[in-house]
Amino acid sequence: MTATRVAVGIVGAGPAGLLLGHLLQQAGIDSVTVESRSEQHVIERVRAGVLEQTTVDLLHDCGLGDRLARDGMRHEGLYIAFGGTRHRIDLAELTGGRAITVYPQSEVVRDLLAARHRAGAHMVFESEHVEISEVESERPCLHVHTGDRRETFACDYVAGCDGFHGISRGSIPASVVRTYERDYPFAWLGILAHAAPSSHELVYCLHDNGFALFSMRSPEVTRLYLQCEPHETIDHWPDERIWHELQTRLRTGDGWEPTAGPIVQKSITDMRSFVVEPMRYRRLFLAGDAAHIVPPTGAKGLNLAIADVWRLAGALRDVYSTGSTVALDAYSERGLRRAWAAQRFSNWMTSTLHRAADASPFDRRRQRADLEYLVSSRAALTSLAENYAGFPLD
Ligand code: RFL
Ligand code: PHB
Repeated sequence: MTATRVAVGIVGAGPAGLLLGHLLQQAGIDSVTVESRSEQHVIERVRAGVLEQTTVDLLHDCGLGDRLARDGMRHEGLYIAFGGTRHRIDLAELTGGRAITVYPQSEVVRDLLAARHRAGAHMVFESEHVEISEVESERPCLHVHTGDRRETFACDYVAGCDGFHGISRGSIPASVVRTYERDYPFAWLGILAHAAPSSHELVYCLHDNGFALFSMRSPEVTRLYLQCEPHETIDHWPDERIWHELQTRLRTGDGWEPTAGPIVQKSITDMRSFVVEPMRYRRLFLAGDAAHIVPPTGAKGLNLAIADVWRLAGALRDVYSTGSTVALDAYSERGLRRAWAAQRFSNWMTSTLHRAADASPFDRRRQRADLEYLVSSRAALTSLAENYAGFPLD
């Protein structure tokens, strides 16, 4: 079978793969994107909701800002609640005007797919089998089986944007990578509810029963999470139990609580930290969740994925326009610096706001002292705010 020549083969059409294809196309670099799931599935996956300032600016700069400007909800603050009190953290005031925007990942993906279709992008969905070969050579190949169709793409570069469970990372010889990993002793049960959000801003809460998070998707839809046991199944959680637990944990002394409504989606996600080093092997580059996973408490995963592909697209633009590989050679090191900063912050948010089953009375009092220090110190609040709103792209 003859191979089709392409500059960049992209594995995965999540936010990382789609944005990479878009940025490359804007730089005049051709690519093919292969995705194992259907286009509908990719759009409908319920995931992230919080975009850093940097991500919002980038989406605007690359022509993806129309719906984001109209429907995105800019939040200049958030609440941390414990001991029955909500404490507002003024992100914008603490960071010189930086803020977050609540805009669902599914809408980011919808905007990206629309842009990719408008540009006539070459995308292959529902690929049953995807394989990368010749990783040692100057021309790595992507092999794709879709129904009874088999195609091979001979690429200058391959971008592994296929998430944590994808095949790209495993295409790198095990002897040249090192992985760092941590599983947390709890999971998140997340729901979408048809209920008007009862707070304009997010509420992260630590209660004796565990963590809870109040977020939103639109003026009509609330997004809520609560800490549960790892590996629990959703049948243990009938709707009444979910609402009882959410309201018990989130209710504050001033009478605030989330408004209940019909639950339209619910799922449980285990929590993990994971980093692979380096993020590159020869002409194969890993980006997004394929290279690193953070627990969702810091709202960093999607934002990191976007920062990775921005850096990768810029480096490839240099290669094709000037022949310089300086930025490409720095891709992994710069990405890992940002990834580890996000790991540190996400791990801190997670351990400060969750209750481990084996926490001793000492651990609980220390955790409470941590939160009391946080809300009483401008230095501590500024540290949280600059990390949460996100650092500029380097
Ligand atoms: P994705 O989104 O997993 O996309 C990878 C794509 O690759 C496809 N794929 C393959 N394609 C071809 N061949 C194969 N062999 C393949 N194997 C897999 C998959 O089908 C998929 O389409 O990775 P990407 O693009 O790196 O994006 C990462 C983000 O999706 C992820 O980091 C965030 O969702 C994490 N996250 C959050 N991030 C934030 O920045 N802010 C948040 O508020 C936030 N909240 C969350 C989150 C993740 C959550 N869950 C469910 C893990 C909340 C939750 C509950
Ligand atoms: C969400 O709205 O889905 C969300 C918000 C904040 C997080 C994680 C998820 O830390």
